[in-house]
Amino acid sequence: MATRRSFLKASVQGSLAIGAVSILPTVLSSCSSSKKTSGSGSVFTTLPNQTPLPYAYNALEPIIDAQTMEIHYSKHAAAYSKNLKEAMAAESVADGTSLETILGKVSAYSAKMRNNGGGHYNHELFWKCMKPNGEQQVTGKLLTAIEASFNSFGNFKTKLTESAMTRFGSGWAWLYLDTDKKLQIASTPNQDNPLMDLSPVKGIPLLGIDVWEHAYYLKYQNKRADYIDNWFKVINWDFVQKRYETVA
Ligand code: MN3
Repeated sequence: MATRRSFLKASVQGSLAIGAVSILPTVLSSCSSSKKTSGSGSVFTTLPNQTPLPYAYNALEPIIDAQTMEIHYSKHAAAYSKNLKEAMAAESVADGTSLETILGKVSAYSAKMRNNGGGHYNHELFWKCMKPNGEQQVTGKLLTAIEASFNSFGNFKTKLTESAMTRFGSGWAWLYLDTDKKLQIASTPNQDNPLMDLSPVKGIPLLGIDVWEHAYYLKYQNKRADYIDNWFKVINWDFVQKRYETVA
């Protein structure tokens, strides 16, 4: 068991490191979080440019209003991408280096790299974790794993909600796969995430909720609990499931 665990640990670390493989930015510029398969497993590749929002600004209404989506994507998230590219240029990070690679050793870079690299990565994932057209149920291997880790889907929802509610100030709550390939829930402050070497919680984020006020304040004001409860109705479980099956 110890051997298997060490092997898994090594292959997760290996997979993250393999994100360093340089890929022409033009090839993947429209394909963030695409899957790359290697001998030791599969990784995701997120690049510094914003990918197009996978739906219209108003597509998630009434749960997330169009104005919030437009400001969030075209102002907040766009600024993270722009500032990340500035930091990469200033700190001589090679073109084509993935965010997964940068975040895995983010302690070696500036606060600007940490805040904007995390900010860009988290939002690229966040848009894909949501979908319009009605509430979807989680099924298949991911549901089995959620039930094994948290007893029931209801209990998972309660724990993720608690994690998002108790994050003081700005941050994110995550469902992530830890380095022992176990599902875990945790929150991180600001734009940190479990890929970061300096994060106390480490692993591969599968699903994340943005609890910065800019994500919900126009519609929900101080009612973070209502935003979180409604957000569960727009989760793109097909996407999260595929992500889980790629790395589990
Ligand atoms: Mn945000």
